[in-house]
Amino acid sequence: MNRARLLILLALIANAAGAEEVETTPLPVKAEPAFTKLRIARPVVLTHAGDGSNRVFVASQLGVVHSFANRQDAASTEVFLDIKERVVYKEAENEEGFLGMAFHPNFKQTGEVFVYYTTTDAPHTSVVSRFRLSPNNPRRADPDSEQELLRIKQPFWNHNGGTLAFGPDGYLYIGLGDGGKANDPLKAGQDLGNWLGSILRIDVDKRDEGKNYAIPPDNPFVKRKGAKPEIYAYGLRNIWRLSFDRQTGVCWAGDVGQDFWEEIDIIVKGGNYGWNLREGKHRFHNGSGPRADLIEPIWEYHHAIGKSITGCHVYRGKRVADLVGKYLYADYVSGKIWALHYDVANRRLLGNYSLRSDNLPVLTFGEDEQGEVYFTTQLGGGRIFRFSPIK
Ligand SMILES: [Ca+2]
Repeated sequence: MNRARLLILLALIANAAGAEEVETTPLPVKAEPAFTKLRIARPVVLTHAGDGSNRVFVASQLGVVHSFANRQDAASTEVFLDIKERVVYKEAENEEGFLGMAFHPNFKQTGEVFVYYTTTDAPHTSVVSRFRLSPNNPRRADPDSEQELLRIKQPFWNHNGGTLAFGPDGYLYIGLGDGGKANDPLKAGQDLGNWLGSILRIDVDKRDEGKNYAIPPDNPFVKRKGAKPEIYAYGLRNIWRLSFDRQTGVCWAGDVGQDFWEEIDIIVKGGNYGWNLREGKHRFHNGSGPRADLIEPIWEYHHAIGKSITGCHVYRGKRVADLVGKYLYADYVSGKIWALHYDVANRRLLGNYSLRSDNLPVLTFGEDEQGEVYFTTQLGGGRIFRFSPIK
């Protein structure tokens, strides 16, 4: 192929990849190993308790939550919660297991932590449970304190979603997948009568009759006949990580695609994000063209670039000035990591910058108490990384 044809082809690929006219110069930022003495198998959640203790909590997908002091020379971890006997995890069906955890926003007073896992007591079933601190040891959660809030039947082993996060409103948000297989065979994404393919929002501090939680009265579908009142947003395929910007409160999510497109969404109450009528900004099979009621992603990338998004956080830490206000995300398959700069108020995309890394498959990102962002990978036995300026 001659050079001119090559350039045209590259331009076509760039267009097909949804590459808008945005700044893409790599930032002088690199990923580097953190907490280098620690190894935690399948480190699928990294978070903090917001209790001033400055501990880091890392949950293994196998069902054990470890904690350690937020020091780079930390040499060992403590067990915070061990429920591996209750958790299904198989390498061959690795989208099941312990997938999510969030501390109560007032954990210091309530001592409550919420978890999402695949339970051993029924086939392909996820549960959201509350645990409380042990009465004898305030550094541990009591495995016997489990109180189940939701039980979600999963038709297939993949697309379990599983992110738990508290919003600035104090409600618990739960990111679910469409139930799995391919093409959303149950049409769960567009079905408001089904929790799957949605983000749920519940009040863990109150109880409705017959429930261990309450429905927030202003949830968007509480008055719609046949709709599940827990649903906050829908039309999602497999949210892999949603988070709230700790400065603005805006909810961001990475939604994993199927055939061609990975996407990033700004989640709003009652929003329909298109699946399985749309994949990214495109018609999915015989789905739908653009439609006013289907919210398009703010960013997408083609499977030529990566095949499974790991969404993250808007960086609000102090270590890396170049990342402040940008949304960090990665692709699990290609191992690329980027920082997306998007002006939410003006709906304007300002840049998508690549960051230097060793092309690691990122399982998850997480924040410590100060807002520093880390990510984890199973490679090397379960390691943690952070970001640093390139000097
Ligand atoms: Ca979508």
